Parts: sequence; structure tokens; C-alpha cells
Amino acid sequence: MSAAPREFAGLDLSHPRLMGIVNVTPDSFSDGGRHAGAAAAIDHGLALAAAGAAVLDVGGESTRPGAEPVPVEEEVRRVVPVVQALARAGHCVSVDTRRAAVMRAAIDAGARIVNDVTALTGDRDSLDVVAAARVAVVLMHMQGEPRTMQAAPRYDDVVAEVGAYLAARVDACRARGMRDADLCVDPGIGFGKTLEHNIALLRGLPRLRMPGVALLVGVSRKGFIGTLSGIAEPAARVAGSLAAGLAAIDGGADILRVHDVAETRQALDVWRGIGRPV
Ligand code: HH2
Repeated sequence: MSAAPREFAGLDLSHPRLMGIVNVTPDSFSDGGRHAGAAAAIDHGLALAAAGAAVLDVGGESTRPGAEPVPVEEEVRRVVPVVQALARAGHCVSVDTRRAAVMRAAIDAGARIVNDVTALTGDRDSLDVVAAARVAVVLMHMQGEPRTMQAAPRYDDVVAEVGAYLAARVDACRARGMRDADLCVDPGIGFGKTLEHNIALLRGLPRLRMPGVALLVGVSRKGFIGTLSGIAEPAARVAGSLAAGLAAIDGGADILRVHDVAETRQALDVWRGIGRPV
């Protein structure tokens, strides 16, 4: 395994960090509903930061299997006020989007990281936007696209194929002058992957680490945890998410993307306290 990177987006990665998930809830038809959705998301983000999230990941479009795309203007309207308020409060904010226009608007509003489930391939302008703004990026692997990705995912060697894809995306960013300290890769657990693929990737994380580039993993409440535990309700998968998150940390993940920040913080503190090398 290669040496741990020292930083990502200005964050010290000498110990694992948490990215707290801030979903901007689909708003109602009225402006009042829209405002209420933003206010609730801001409050939630502030609570996650207080509970120990180093990054707040603001997203206005669901990428769950089967999800329909949201119009780009609507996505901008959802995320910008939330990014702005959380950045102004002094927090490190990432924007979870596949669209260059949303990236640009969120960066203008104070986002320091772009988190893209298409690794800057989903919009032909996204690499330009990120490289020109000199912000950091999370490059995630996905096979297919959210509407259909779980239909019949196929790989010959999932760890090798995901690793090669991520290495190529890192090279594309380096070729545009981006620094390794602003790059982070993510195997995209659940994005065009069967249970066996997800398990192979979690077991194969040490093979996905690249020197000087951070590694992020998102397992929180995902479907494979339901499959392994028999828990159908995503919000009831906290304990399973902690088990999977610790496995990811053991495999060399630097950052966990989680819904349940306080619970994950507690698990990591105990894990470190008993001397696991995190
Ligand atoms: N997973 C989701 C969304 N964005 N980004 C990264 N980098 N890694 C992930 O694993 C990842 C991600 C899952 O999205 P969704 O199912 O829409 O739900 P939520 O945003 O609540 O996690």
C-alpha cells in the first residue's frame, strides 16, 4: 500500500475525515416550500458540522438507482442558497453534481470541492470549470447511469477495471494542471455494481489507493447493507453502515461520505482508541 496523502482540498488527512450528506429536499410548488427546503438543509448541514463532519456535501439531485434527472435550473436553485450559507458559516462545502452549470454556480457560492459521480465525464464543460476554478474534485466510478445502472452490471475484474478508470480520470485532471492534493478517487459503491462487486471493491480498496491522491468511500445506508442485513428501511441501516465504514477505513479510505456523522465519529474514535491504524 502507498503512503497516505497528507491533504485533500486543504484538509489534513493524517486521520480519517467525514463528509456529511446534505440533501436539499425536493421543494413544493410554492416559494415558501422552496425556502423551507433550503432552511432545513442549512440547519442539517450546521448540525452535521457540529457533530464532526469536515466536509458538507450538498446535493440537489438524487442519484439513487432508478432516479429521474432534475432540470438544471432547478438543481441550481436548490443547491446555491445552501452552499452559500454553509460556506459563509466557515465550513468546507462540496457540491454533489454532474452538471457544469451547477458546479460553476456552487463554486461562485463558495464550494471548495466538486463531487461528481461521473468523474467529470457527464458534462463536456465540467473539467474546464473545475480546472479553471482551481477547486478540488472527487472522481467517482459509475457503470452506466442512475436510471438503468443496476439492470445488469458486468465486469471481468471489477477492482482492476474501476482502478484503471479512476487512474485515467486522475491523469485527465493532472493534464489540466490540477494538483494531486486536490484530487480524490471513489469506487462508487452501488453505482452499477452487484452485491459481489461491492464486496470485491471494499475488500480491494488497498489496490485502489494511488500515491498522493485521497480515497473516499460512500457506503452509508446503501442497498448492499440492506441485502447483507435484511434491513429494508435505509434510515435503519446505521449499524450496518458503521460496520462497512470501518471496513473501508481498514482498507485505506481517507474520507467516508455518511448520513450519520455523530455515530460514525463515535465508531472512528473507538476504532482509533483501541489502536487500529487509522
Ligand atoms: N453516493 C451517493 C451520492 N453521491 N458521491 C460519492 N462521491 N460517492 C458516493 O458513494 C455517493 C455520492 C448516493 O446517492 P443517493 O442514493 O442519491 O443518496 P444520498 O445522497 O442520500 O447518499
